[in-house]
Amino acid sequence: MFRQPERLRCEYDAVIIGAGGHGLAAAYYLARDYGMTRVAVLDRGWLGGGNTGRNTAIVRANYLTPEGVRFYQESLRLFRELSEELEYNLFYTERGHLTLAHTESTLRTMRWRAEVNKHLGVESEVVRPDELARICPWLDLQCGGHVPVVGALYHPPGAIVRHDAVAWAYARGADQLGVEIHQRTPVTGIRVREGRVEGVETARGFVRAQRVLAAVAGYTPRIMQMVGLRTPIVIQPLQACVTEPLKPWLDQIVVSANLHLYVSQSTRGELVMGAALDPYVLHSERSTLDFVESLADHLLDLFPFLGGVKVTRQWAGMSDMTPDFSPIMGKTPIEGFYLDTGWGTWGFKATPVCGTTLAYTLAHDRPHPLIEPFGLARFEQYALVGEKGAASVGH
Ligand code: PYC
Repeated sequence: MFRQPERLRCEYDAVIIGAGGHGLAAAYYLARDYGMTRVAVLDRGWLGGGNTGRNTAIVRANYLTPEGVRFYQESLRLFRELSEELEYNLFYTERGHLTLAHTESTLRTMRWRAEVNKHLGVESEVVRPDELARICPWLDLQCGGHVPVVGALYHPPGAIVRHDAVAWAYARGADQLGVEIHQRTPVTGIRVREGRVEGVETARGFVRAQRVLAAVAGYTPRIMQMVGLRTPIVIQPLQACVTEPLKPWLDQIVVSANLHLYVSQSTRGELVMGAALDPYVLHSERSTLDFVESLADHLLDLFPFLGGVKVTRQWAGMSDMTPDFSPIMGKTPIEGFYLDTGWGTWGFKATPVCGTTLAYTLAHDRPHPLIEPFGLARFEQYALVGEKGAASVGH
């Protein structure tokens, strides 16, 4: 798929820390759109081994804030063309995304989201239970008698994509344009002099670069310590699991805002499922039995006929959570040092738009207009982008 360069050069135009989807996409668009090919992507582990390979592959744009909707709308647009652009089948399939509401107050947030979405040209509408039963006849709308479904936000363009293929395809595309990808190359320090980045220390020696982008999700606090900057990010685990493969029966992506559950059926037939964040700070990719038990409990409220289906795999990722549930992207107080973080539970769906907007930001040394609202400075300026009602699994 891509070369494995033996030699790490002592200087590049840009170093990107993190060979996940975001870092690779930024490298690809830096080379494609700005001719910047002396770029090294460094990773302490392997390509796509972090949250790119640990998410549940959902893509959508039905956010709550205008800033969020515009940003993810562009991501959806890029995702639709991505298989063709990268000449790699990413199995992008539009399924329709349903966020179920089990209370009237949750439904109020859905109405708000639908209005913001429609205003900005994103297809979204609130549907009542009779319409919901037509769209997804498998749902038990009475929810086993516990918390009946009172309506849903329906977002027809919601899709799923083969997540690790996105990383492979960006890696191949970037490599073909001359970018170097160095796996198993931990960054151990970042050299800053008089407020300007000079390069990165690695386990394989010092690498000089005038531009350094950190796209490392759950490892962000460690990287920030290296440059002496603070962010309000905390790391919480997000877990997921899959079942044995079943014949295709579930077309839609179904999310319950109140049961904190989401489920879709992959092209291989597995049910891919997850829940809300674990409610504690933990820098670990450990998964738990508690998670599968409570998720199964809620899943059976919605789809009681799944009682005999076996869970075959489970995993966890480290989510880099911000107080306003929006990402942190762009420039920092250190000249030449850029951030792509704060991806919490919503990072995969932003992969292509992170690539284009960060490439622009590094090339021009000014934030792309789409990411201007997501700068680190917003926490000092009290200019938060409150996305909690739509960014995560459910509230
Ligand atoms: O934001 O769509 C989402 C999502 C799905 C799983 C975790 N977050």
